[in-house]
Amino acid sequence: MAGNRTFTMIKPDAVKNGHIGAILEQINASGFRIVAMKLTQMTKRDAETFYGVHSERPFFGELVEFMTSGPIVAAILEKDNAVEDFRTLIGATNPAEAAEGTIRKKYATSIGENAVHGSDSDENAKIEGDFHFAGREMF
Ligand code: FUP
Repeated sequence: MAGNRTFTMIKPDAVKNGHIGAILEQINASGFRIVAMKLTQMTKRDAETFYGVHSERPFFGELVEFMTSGPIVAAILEKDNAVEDFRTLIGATNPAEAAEGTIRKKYATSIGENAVHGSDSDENAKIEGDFHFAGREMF
């Protein structure tokens, strides 16, 4: 059965470019409830841990550098079928391949600087949410 929570980050490019409000508006309008949310900045160690699954990939260094380059908005979101529906809302990893109207199509500039993160499974949604938030920050 699909879980009802996912984890997202509005990434440093979208924060820097002033898109926090528009992205949250689209998330809200798509039926997601905000369970937890904060503006924060990842340390190098945070990013290396969070993206540990990609540590052998050629883009890992750039990914860590980018994700630590400025503040992000981290959030846990709730909705039926949250993981899958949120990935549909954000679109493909590469904005050039993202469907019209998706968040990445509208706000991402490249495959590396792609505006938002969305968990890829219920299991990772829980791990990623717990990485950024204490239980008393979830509502
Ligand atoms: P996604 O689940 O859509 O965020 O995509 P991945 O888990 O495959 O990739 C995680 C992050 O690695 C992406 F958001 C951006 C970065 N990445 C690159 O920089 N280059 C690539 O070729 C693939 C991913």
